[in-house]
Amino acid sequence: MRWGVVSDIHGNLPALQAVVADAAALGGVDGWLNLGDILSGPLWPTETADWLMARGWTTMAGNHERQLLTQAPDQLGASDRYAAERLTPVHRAWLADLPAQLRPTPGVLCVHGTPTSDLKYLLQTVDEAGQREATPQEVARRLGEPGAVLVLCGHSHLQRVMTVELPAGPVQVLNPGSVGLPAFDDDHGRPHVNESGSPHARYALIEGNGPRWHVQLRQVVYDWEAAAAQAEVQGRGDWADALRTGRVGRTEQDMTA
Ligand SMILES: [Mn+2]
Repeated sequence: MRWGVVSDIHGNLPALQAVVADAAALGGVDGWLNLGDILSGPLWPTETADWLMARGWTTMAGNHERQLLTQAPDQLGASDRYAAERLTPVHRAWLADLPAQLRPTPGVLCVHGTPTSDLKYLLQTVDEAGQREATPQEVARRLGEPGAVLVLCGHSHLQRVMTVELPAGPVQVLNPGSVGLPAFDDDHGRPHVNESGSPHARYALIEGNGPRWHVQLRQVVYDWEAAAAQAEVQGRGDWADALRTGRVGRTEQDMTA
């Protein structure tokens, strides 16, 4: 079984379409796994929702889906608000049906952040210095007993794979990176920046069954200038900078100041 794994699309439909074209050029996949944070942001939330709903991929919710559906309009951040103001009842019903975790096949667990939080990173640690790569011990603690040999996670937008030794045996942990937003700054925990360092759309291909999986991390060219231009039109220079460079430039606070 060969899966494509995507996360953190954030309404960037041209990036998602480039990812699917890349996988097709490599021989295609048997199925797609979508780890959440699908629509929020100043790009194309309804077009992305329509495109994904037509395809019926195996999909779960991230923190942004939860926020879109549960937070009061005046509590929403700018990215969630942009999507929330445009979604139809049909889109909302689709989001409301998404699970918070997936077990798409025996031995594989999908989470957005960690097994217990959609707001914490599994493979990164936020501390007084900002954000750094988590140690294997930290990751093992966060995993607990996952009941899986492969754990797929998103949320940090940082593409990474790590092997962690648990009492039950080794576990592969994979973050495919973000399809639609290669960098952002955040205050959860402490202020920090997550930067991929290039504007490519990221995803992963995984293949196998049982305890050992082939992993291929992909970085895909797409028209990020068009996406950045759309962000600029919507007054989101922070997104435009991140989309063009894969690094944090202007911040959301600059936009609202
Ligand atoms: Mn997230």
